[in-house]
Amino acid sequence: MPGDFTLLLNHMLDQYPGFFVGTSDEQGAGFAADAYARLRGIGVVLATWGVGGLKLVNSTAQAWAESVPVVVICGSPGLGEREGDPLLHHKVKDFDTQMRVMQDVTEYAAYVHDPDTAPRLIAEAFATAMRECRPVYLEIPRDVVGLPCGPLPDVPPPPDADPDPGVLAACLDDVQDALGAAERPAVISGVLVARLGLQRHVDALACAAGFPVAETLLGKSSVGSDDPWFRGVYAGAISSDEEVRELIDSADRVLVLGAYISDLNTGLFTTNIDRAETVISHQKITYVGVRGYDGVGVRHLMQGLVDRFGAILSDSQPAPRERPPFIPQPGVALSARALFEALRSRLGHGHTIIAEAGDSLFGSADLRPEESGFLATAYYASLGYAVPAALGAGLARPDRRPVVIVGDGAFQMTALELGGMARVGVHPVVVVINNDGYATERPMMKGAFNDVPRMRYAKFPDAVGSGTGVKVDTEDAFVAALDEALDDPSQLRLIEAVTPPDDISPQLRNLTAELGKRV
Ligand SMILES: Cc1ncc(C[n+]2csc(CCOP(=O)(O)OP(=O)(O)O)c2C)c(N)n1
Ligand SMILES: [Mg+2]
Repeated sequence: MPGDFTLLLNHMLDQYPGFFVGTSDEQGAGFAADAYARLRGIGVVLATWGVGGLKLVNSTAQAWAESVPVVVICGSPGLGEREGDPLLHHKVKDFDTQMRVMQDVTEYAAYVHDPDTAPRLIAEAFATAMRECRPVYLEIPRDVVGLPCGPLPDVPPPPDADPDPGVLAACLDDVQDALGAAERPAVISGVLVARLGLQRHVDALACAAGFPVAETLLGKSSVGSDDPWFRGVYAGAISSDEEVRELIDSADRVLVLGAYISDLNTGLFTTNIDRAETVISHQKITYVGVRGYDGVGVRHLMQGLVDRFGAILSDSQPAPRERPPFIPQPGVALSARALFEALRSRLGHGHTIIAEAGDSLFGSADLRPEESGFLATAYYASLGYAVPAALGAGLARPDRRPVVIVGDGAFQMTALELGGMARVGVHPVVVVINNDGYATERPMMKGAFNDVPRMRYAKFPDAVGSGTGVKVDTEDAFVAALDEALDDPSQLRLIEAVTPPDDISPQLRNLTAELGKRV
């Protein structure tokens, strides 16, 4: 999203066709870059100072909270314009306001003021984003853009990149003993498995050692649903099914890989895992029971285990498993349960499923995506993500169609981003669940604050000038609309699916009963 402080940057980026993709709003750009980064390892968002950059605070905070390497670049007033501290448009308290805000939600933040230090700062920013899996921030005054600078330096690896070999060996011994003594071991795969590219390692270990694998909600699709060892999402009361819950609850040793132990990931801490019987590996430390091995991150642990188990890393993809069928009842009013069962029967291969926070996320726990085929903000839980994320996902993986599942309330926040997708060849399927408001919150607290203005969602494609919309309220009409949409990759297909206001998924029913007690 350009502004006068970025126009020269925009102009220079024009030399790289396709590199710059515009959005209707900065937050949409931030979310699109986040989705791109989740699928391709890094994403970049460019906006102007103040009015633009401060709108990126939420998307950047989400990227920090959910370990996503996004590089945020803002063009700001030129150094020469700042003399005498003038009141320039977009300024808040002073010229450093935005930097202070961004420092708090990024891993690295720098002013790129000086051509001599610019290459090092830019290289450090990108290296930090990729190494730490966190967002970084660069602010570039407009009067330094285009100045010649020196060559890009080699950024030395950080001194703490590798653990002490003795600590690593002791940790691996401890983990191997723990797993070897277990009768019913199991693995929980978390979001860092996807972020750090460790899917092959989990597959190899599961295959070599015969471990069943569950995943967290935030880590959903860190393991492909078609893998023979895949069992589903384990999240206590909001697990995808009772079998996976039983499997993990009854395991005598659980290996938890790169997972957040957050409220949503644990179904509000209704998981039943004995810490003393758990190996839990984070980005920079691994615990075997209560013993911590500092510096042994999940990446080191997995490489070490693969070596010890003689597991073979392979890129071969498993054959697609059949999705459970769904037979619609003609004329029967659409329920949340039927809607998700229909989606489960049809989604997976060739799709990037993006589930918005709200019932769209909880109901999606049991969908069967391909590996890395599911995106959701299942920790930070910002509404407004899913629609713009489809843009980033479509660009990152043009071989897979983005399929968005979004509530009516959330859709109203960022729906206009649909308008720009066709011009860059992204044609998502968007299922808007119209349950007349904030259904997730109704069971916690009744009130008119949960009602949203009624809109004609099926007409949005007309308003944004691209695609086709349809409104349905029965099981058979929904399935017919879904099949038609999936069969037509040439344009945006929007399905407004009407469900009763008080009807929520079984997973959400369990969760809100717990939450209601706390509010
Ligand atoms: C940006 C943002 N604002 C507010 C919330 C709080 N919130 C969580 S769920 C929810 C309701 C969402 O309604 P809708 O998108 O219609 O989905 P539904 O709950 O009906 O499935 C709200 C307001 C949030 N998570 N994110
Ligand atoms: Mg709703």
